[in-house]
Amino acid sequence: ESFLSAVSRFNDRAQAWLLDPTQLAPTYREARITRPFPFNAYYDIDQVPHVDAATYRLQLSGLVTGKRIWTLPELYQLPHAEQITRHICVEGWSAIGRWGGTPFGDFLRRSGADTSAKYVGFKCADDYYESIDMRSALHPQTLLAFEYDGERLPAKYGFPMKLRIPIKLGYKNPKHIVEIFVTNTYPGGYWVDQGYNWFGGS
Ligand SMILES: Nc1nc2c(c(=O)[nH]1)N[C@H]1C(S)=C(S)[C@@H](COP(=O)(O)O)O[C@H]1N2
Ligand SMILES: [Mo]
Repeated sequence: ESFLSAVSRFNDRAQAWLLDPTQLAPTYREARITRPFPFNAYYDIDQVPHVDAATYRLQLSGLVTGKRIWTLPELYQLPHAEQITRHICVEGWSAIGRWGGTPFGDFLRRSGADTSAKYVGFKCADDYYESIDMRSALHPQTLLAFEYDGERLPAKYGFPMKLRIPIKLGYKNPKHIVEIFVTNTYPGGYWVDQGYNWFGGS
């Protein structure tokens, strides 16, 4: 068991090192979107958290020097990008969807994040949590997504925001994000701490 997790951690480092920031995940035409797009979480759809838009605040913490508290109207004014990409879940399904939001690397730089730090971690409105390597956080296709298919992200897909990172597997795409932190201390993740590979490239 500890041998296997050591191999998996070695594999994480190799994948992070091999990651080419100019290598893009495939994008698709609108006709290829999977409808309806599947819902998935560690609970059933009737347990999806309902976050109140008016009182919601995104909190940034750790190695950041800029603005740490963001309201939704403030976030919605950030530069906008949209992409149609394939979400791949380790449970054996994949689906093509369209997400819109702000490029995450730009958001980190704008927030004065230390982009030489190792990790970006996420805490969610359910008990989910995740973390990614900084190079993947800065990848040009990584989005802080507020929209699904041109509409406000519905609760089931992660309102008010999810990380859409098409170079990684589904479980590395946290929904219902309430806090983002920058750190050099390995933060793990909900499934990762139960044995899934941390890097989780797709
Ligand atoms: N907060 C939160 N984010 C989460 C999960 C979760 O249970 N809670 N599940 C992950 C997994 S395993 C998958 S496959 C995707 C599913 O996203 P979808 O509902 O948009 O298809 O969300 C990911 N992010
Ligand atoms: Mo998943």
